[in-house]
Amino acid sequence: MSQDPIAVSPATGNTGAGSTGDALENLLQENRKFPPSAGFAADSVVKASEYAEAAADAPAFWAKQARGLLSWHKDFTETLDWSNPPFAKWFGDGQLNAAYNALDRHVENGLGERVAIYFEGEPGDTRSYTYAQLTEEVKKAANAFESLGVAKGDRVAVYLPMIPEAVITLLACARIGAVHSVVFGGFSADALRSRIDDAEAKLVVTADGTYRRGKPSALKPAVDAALTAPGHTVGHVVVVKRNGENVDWTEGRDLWWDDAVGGAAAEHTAVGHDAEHPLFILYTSGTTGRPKGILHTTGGYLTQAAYTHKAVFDLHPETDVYWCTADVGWVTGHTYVAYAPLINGATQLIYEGTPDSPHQGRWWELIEKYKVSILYTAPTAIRTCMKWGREIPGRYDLSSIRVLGSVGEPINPEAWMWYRDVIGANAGKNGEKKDDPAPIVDTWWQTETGAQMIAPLPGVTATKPGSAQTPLPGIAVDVVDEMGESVPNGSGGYLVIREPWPAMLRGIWGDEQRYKDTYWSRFDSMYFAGDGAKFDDDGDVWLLGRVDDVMNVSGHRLSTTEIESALVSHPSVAEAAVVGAADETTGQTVVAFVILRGSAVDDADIVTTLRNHVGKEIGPIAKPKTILVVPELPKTRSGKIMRRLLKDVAEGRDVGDASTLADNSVMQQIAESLKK
Ligand code: 6R9
Repeated sequence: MSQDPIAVSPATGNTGAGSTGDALENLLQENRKFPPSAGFAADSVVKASEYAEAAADAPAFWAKQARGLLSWHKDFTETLDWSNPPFAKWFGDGQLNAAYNALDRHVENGLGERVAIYFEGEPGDTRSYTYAQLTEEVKKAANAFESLGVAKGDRVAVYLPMIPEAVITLLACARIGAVHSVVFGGFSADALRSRIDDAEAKLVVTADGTYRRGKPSALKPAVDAALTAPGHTVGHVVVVKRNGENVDWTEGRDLWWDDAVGGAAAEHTAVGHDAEHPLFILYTSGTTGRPKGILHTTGGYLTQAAYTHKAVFDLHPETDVYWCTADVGWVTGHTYVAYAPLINGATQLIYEGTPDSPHQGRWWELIEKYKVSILYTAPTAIRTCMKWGREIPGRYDLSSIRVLGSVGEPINPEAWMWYRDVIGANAGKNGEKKDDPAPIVDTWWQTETGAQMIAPLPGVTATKPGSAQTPLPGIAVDVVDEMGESVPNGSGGYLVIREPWPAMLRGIWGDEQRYKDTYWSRFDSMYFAGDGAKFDDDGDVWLLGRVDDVMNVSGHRLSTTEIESALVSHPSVAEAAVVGAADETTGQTVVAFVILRGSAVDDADIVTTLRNHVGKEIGPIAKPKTILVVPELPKTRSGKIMRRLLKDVAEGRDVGDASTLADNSVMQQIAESLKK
C-alpha cells in the first residue's frame, strides 16, 4: 500500500465532486438484493436497533460492548480520551488480560471441554485442543518465555506456519504483556531481519519448517540467515518441530519448543494489563517506502474484534464451526483467528496448507469433514476455485455452511454470485440446492483499522453482490472529495473515517510523525484510508480499490476494480488485472492483463471482443487500450495482485522488486507469453 497522500491525488487537476463522480456514475449498476430469510433474521444475534443505538452515542455503545464481551481485571471509568488527536485512548484506566479473556474465563465458566481449535496439517495429520487444553499450553508457553527473560513490554518476533503453536505463541505473549510481531513465513531473511531490528525483538519463535503442496518447506534457515550479521537484539530462538527436516543449531541460542514449553509449569496467573498496553506490532508492506509497524493495543482492539466477529458472522458459539483461511502472518489471521474467535468462545478450524494440496477439493473436503458453518476467505481464493470449476465443490456436502465472509480486496459481483450459488447454496454432494443460500458478508477493513469497519449484518442487511454496504454500528465512514467535502451518493471519492474507533491503530512503531503524515494529514481531522469509494443511491458503500489504483484517463477517473469486474463478467475470462500506464496524451491509458478460460485461448478475436465487452459494461472511456493475455498474475502471498509489477510491464520498464511474490516465476512466465 503506497501511502504518500500527495502522490495519490489525480494527475490532471480535474478535481471536485462533480468530476470525480462523472465516470464512476456510469459504472456497474448492481440491482440484485438478497434479504435475510425470516428464520435467519429471527435467530440473528444482532438486531437492526444497534445502528440507532450506536448512532445516538458511539462511545457509550462501545463501552457497553467492552463490558459485555470482555472480562476486566479493573473496570474503566473513562471510555474515550481524544484530547490529543490522532492519539486515542479507549477504556484508558481499565485493565484486562487478552489471554485470560480468550481462555481461562471460558474454562472457569464450564466450557473447558469445548473444542477451541481443530487443526488439520497439510499432510493430513490432525490435532484438536479443548479450551482447557489450550489454556494449559498457553500457560506453559508463558512460563517458558518468561524463563527466557521475556518480560512485559518486550517484543517477540514470530515466524511460524499456520499451526496451533502460532496461536499459542501469540496468546502467551499477550498473557505476559510481551508485544508480538508476526512476520509472514513466506518473507525473506532480509525482511525478517529488518522487522526484528525495527522492533528490537528479544526472542524469535519459529519452526523447522512446514509443508507446501506436499513437500517440506523450510523456515529455520531464514531465521539463521537473518541472525548471521551481528548487532541484533535476539537472545533466543524457540523452534517448533513441524516437518522434521534437519536444521542448523546455535547452542545457547536455539531451543526446541518441546523442551522449552513442554518442560514448563502448567500454572500461570494472568495479571491485568492496561487497556492501552501494546498488544502487537504488524508490519504492512508498502508499495513504496519501508514497511510500517502498525501498533495495536489491548482493550479497544479486543472489544471491536469480538463485537464484529459476533455480529458480522452471526456467531452462535455453542453450535458454529468457524473457519478463517487467513494466515497468522496477516491482520486477518490476528483478529479473526488468534483473538476474536477465542474471546467469543467459538470452535474454529485451522488448516496449514494450500487449497489444492493434495487435490483441488481439499477445502471443501475439510468443510464437509468438520461441518464448518462460517467460512471467511478472500476473493482471490474464490476466483481461483471458480477457475478450477464448480464441479469440484459440487462433489462435497457443504450443507453445514451458514455464513460466508469475504475480505482483502473488492469482490466482483461475478465471484460473489458464484460464492453464493456454488458454496452458499450447496445442500449436498448430489447437486441438492438450498432454498435459502448462506448470506455473504463482504468485510472492508485494514491492518490499520484492526477490525472490520464496513460490512453487512447477515440477519439484518439485504446483501448486494460486490458491495461491502454498511458501516458497522459505531463506525463513522464517509466519502469525500479532494477538499474533504462529502460527495453525493453516486460520486466517487476518498474513503475516510470521521470518528475514532476502538480498534484503530495507535501509531507506527517508533515513528509518530509518519503516523500523522500517512493517515491524518491528507484531510483535516479525518483518517485517510487510502481507498477510493462511493455510496450508491441506496447509501451502500462500494470500494473502488486503492486510490493509487485509480486511473485517470483524459481527466476521467476510472477504477481498476470496476474494469476488472467487467472483464471477469465475460465468460471467456478467468481472472483480470488492470493498471493505468503513463501516456503523454491522455495522462494514463488502461492496460488489462487477462487469464482466459480454456475454450477461449484459441479465439483470435478475443481482444476485440473483450474491449467491446468493457465498452458495453462501463462505457467507451473504460475500454482497455491494450489487453494482454497471460498465463498467470503476480500476487503477494496474501493474494493481492501486485499491480506495481504489471505497471512496470505495461510501461515497458524492467520489473522492480518482486521479492514479495507468492510465486517468483510468474513474472518470467508473463514475459515469455508476451514475447510470443
Ligand atoms: C483486512 C486486510 C487493506 C486493504 C484496504 C483495501 C483492501 C480489504 C476489502 C478491501 C475492498 C474489501 N480491502 N478488504 N477492498 N473490499 N472487503 O485486507 O488488511 O492487508 O491491511 O489490506 O485491502 O484496499 O485498504 P490489509
